[in-house]
Amino acid sequence: MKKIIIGMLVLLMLFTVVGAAAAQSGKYALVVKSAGNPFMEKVREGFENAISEVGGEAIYKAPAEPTVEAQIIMIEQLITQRVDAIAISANDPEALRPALQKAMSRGIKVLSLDSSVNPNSRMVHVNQADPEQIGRVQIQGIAEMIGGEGQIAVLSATSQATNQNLWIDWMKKELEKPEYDNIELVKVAYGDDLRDKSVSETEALLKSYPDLKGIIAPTTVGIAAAGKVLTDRDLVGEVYLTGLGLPSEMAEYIKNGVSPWMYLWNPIDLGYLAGYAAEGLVAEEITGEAGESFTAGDLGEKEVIKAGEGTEIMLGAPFRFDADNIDQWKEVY
Ligand code: RAM
Repeated sequence: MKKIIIGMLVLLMLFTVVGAAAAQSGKYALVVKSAGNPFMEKVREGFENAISEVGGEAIYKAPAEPTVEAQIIMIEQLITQRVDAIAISANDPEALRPALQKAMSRGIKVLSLDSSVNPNSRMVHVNQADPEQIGRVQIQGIAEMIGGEGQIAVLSATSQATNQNLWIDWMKKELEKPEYDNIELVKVAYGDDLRDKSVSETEALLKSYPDLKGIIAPTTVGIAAAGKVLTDRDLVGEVYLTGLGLPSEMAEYIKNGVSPWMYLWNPIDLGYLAGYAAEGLVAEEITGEAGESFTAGDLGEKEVIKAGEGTEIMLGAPFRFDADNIDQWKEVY
């Protein structure tokens, strides 16, 4: 009898230890804008690398369509699953508030990355690069390509995307400078980060504005679609393209001259940084207050800084890709 009791006690202790270890390792969810976007797959890769380094379990959620409704359903599922952290690239800055606040009230750590939610819906935002710089360099780029005059259009992602809308606001501010007096922004079109819609929106722009000289696509899905349309229609040197693109998808269009150069940051690093930020919140190493710092694995020491009414962690500066360096990067992301 005594042996049985001791045996049961040992088993109980074992269960407690294993249980504690599992709880500590944690479940970390990444919710992206939509499925089928190669940029998000790279963000996922980095996020999963970080979570595996900290010994946690990564859960990836990608809605079929880039809608906020689909993201709300996913957040509700993650609350029921009792995950430890939710990192989200938002399809709307405000509409996710009730769901994300509910998650936080249940003790789930919430952060946004790439496309932010408003500060009251998150603990911190993981930002790829300074939005002002991202917006301004794209206008500077297209202006140089078209020789400082002519019509330009923007081919964006969804009309509610926080990140693209912020960048477009900065583009418009840059355009106010007198040096761009001869450049006219004729339209902001939305391809919704869907390949086919981005193709048809590019075609519609070319049809509606036969004098169009340049397209800025601040989305990896949009720029690749526009690159293909301009290439297929043999518009090299007639309609220029720049924006934010994945080197792996854009190498061809950089080399053929459709897009002499474009910008981006490392999406794998972005996901990796978000993974470590999530872990920092779960471990209560950080709370999302400005002035805190933590070690983000291979990326080293990172700081939480003030960003408007909220806070953020910055990855770095946007990088310029052109014919001289594209081959180096096209295999990486
Ligand atoms: C698309 C998405 C993403 C954005 C990149 C540049 O893949 O819209 O949110 O950061 O482009």
